[in-house]
Amino acid sequence: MGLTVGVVGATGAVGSKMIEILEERKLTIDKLRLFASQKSVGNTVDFRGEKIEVELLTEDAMKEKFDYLLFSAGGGVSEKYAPIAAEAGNTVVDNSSQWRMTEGIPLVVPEVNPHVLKGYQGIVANPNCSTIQMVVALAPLHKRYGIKRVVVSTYQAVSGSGHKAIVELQNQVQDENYPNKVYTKQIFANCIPHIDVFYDNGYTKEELKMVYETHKILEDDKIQVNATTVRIPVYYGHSESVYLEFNEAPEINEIKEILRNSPGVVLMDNPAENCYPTPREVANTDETYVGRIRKDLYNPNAVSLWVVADNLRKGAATNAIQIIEVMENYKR
Ligand code: A2P
Ligand code: 11C
Repeated sequence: MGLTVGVVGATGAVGSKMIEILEERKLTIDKLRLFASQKSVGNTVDFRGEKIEVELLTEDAMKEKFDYLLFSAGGGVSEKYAPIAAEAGNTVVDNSSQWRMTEGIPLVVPEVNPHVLKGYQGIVANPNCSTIQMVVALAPLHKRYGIKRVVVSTYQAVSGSGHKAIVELQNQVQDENYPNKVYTKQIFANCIPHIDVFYDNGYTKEELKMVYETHKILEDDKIQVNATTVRIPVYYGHSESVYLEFNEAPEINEIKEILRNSPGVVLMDNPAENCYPTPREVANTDETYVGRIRKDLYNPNAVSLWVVADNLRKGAATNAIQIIEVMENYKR
C-alpha cells in the first residue's frame, strides 16, 4: 500500500520544491494533500498527472491519518500544528527551526546520522540549509581526523528567505530603486552580513544555528564553530568558505579520496581546469559539492575548502524527503 503524505506550506518556495521532489523520487504515494493559508485555498497544483486542490491548514486536518506530513510554513505554524499532528500519531518532518534543538527530537541529515530515526515516530527536524551542506562535507573528515575548529563564512541565496525574497531581487534587477521589504538593505548589487535576528552576543540566529545544529548532528559539542552568514544576490544555491582545524595533520590527497567516496558529496576540485563548484552550476541537483581544498599556510593541521549546494533541494526539500525514505527503509 502507498503512503498518505501532506505538505504544509505547499505554495511556498520550499513547499513547492517538496512537491516536485516527491514527484521525482520512488516513494509510492497513494494520496497527497496540500495545505496553506486562506489566501491559497482552492488553487490547484499538478502532481503525477492529477490536479490537487490546496486546502486550508486546520487543527482538525492535522488530526487526520497521514503517514508523513512535511511542514515548511515557518516556525509559528510548526509550533502550533506539528504537535497536534504528532499527537494524532502522524510523523512530521519539520523544516522550520522550531523543534531542532528540542531534546528527544531527532535532527537528521540522512548521509550523516540516519541511525537516530530507527524505531522513531513523531516530529523529526530538518536542519537549516547552511548546516546541512556543511555537515555532509564535514562528517567523513571528522570521523577520520577529528575536527577541533570550524570557521565558516556563507554566501546565501535569496530563495532561503522564501518566495517574497526571490521576487524582491527580481524587481530590484529591473529597477534598482525598488524598495526593500524582505531585507534590511537593497540586496541587488550588494551583500548583507545579516541573516535572521541578532542576539546580544553579536551573532545572528542563522550563525548560531550553524554552531548548535552541527553539534547535535555530529554528536560532538566540543567542535568550536565560528560562523558569519551573508546574504548575496543569487537566486538559488548557498556557498560556504570553510576553514577546518583537525586534531592531526591531514594529507590533501587523502581528504580528496575520502570526500570522493562519501555519500552525497561530489568532489569538484581541479584549479588547473577552473573546476570548482558555483551555485549556478549546482542548482537543481541533490548533492553537496566540494572544491578549492588546500592546506593552511601556517597550521599543518588545518585546511580550507569551498562547499556549495542547492539550498531548496539538499538544503531543505530533498533532505526532508530523504528522511522519509530512511524511515520507510527502517520499517522494512
Ligand atoms: P500561502 O502562500 O497561502 O500564504 P515561503 O517560505 O515561500 O514564504 O512560503 C511560506 C508557505 O507557508 C506558504 O505556502 C504559505 O501559504 C504558508 N503559510 C504561511 N503562514 C501560514 C499559515 N498561518 N497557515 C498555513 N500556511 C501558511
Ligand atoms: C536562509 N538558512 O537561507 C535560511 C533559511 O532555519 O530553516 C532557512 C531557515 C531555517 O535564510
